[in-house]
Amino acid sequence: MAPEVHDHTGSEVDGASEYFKNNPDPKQLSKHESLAKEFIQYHLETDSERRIAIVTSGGTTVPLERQTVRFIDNFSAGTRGATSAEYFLQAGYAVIFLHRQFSLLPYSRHYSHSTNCFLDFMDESSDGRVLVAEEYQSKMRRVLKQYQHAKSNRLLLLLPYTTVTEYLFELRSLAQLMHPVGERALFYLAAAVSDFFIPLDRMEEHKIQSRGGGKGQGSSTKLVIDLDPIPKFLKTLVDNWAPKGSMVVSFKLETDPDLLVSKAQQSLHRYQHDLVIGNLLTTRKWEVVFITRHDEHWIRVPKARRSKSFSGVADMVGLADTKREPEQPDLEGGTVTEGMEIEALIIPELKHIHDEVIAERRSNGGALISN
Ligand code: 9Z3
Repeated sequence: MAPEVHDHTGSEVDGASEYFKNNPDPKQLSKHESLAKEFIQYHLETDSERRIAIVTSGGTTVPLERQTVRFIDNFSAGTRGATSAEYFLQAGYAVIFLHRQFSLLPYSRHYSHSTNCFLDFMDESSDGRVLVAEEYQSKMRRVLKQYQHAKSNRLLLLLPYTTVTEYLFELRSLAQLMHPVGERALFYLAAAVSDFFIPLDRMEEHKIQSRGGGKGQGSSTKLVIDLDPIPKFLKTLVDNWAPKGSMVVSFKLETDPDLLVSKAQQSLHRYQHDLVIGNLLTTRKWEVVFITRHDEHWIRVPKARRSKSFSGVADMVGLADTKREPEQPDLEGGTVTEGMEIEALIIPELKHIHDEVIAERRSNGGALISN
């Protein structure tokens, strides 16, 4: 069962609470809660300074039927989340990775899915043994060592979800379980979460039929889908679920460069959390913007380190920058050297901000450590 969520006056909270009342607990929830509880407890006991990041990753589905054949989904493969999780681990965080089932995972992402099929990294030796091909040895050894380090030190917990409802239940439970971690808790909300859903009482039980009446007779009919907005869970997370003093970082995704900064600022203003990281669909692998109360700060992979991307549009880099700052000159001289992941820049910067947030919240008194 999910822990009960109350606001400061003790009553259950607004649209979000209605949502949780009207939807059943996901089947996996209590198992995931036990795993998360154990994970958090282990780190509280073994290292009193250990920070724990909840990293959310991948898309969410919106089922159209209770016995789900069809669902609405989105583009996210979970690259941002899986890559970020690796850099959080490198920065000394323990990570709870709340991810869309079958989306990319930390470490294995280097060798999975169609773009990086693991078989392409392998060879057969003259005596018939299967080996990692010579040219991939050093990278694979590096990835393997990092993976084994995370695993043997119990630093990474993988929790899968599929639907938007499962995602919200899981996030609520995790936030509650993180209370003893206080200001060392960091929420990094990179999952691409649907803004709409079909309430259970309006959802068909069985597969929606393409021909009227379900008898295979008649002509095809239009399918009109009527979706409700998902309640603003970020507000509830910040105000009620997350431990007091914890740091909450959300992502804002836009496609229109003219909207990105203002939408990200709006989100920060509305939810009053610590940081919004804005990104455009077409440039997200090369640039992001950090929006804080006082600042718009762009982080960009240097031109010479930008790897190619199928979906990316290089000419759009810089278009959403409201200050229109000129690009940093390339030290390497403009030829594409080894690609750099933008998360290698995002996470160290975030850790630095988290250092400051912790110092400030500690100096404001221990009362903030847990609510
Ligand atoms: C993001 O903006 C992520 O960076 C991406 C990562 C989903 C673009 P990929 O998985 O993509 O690496 O392919 N995530 C948050 C998107 C989102 O739904 N934000 C909500 C909004 O924009 C706020 S919680 O309203």
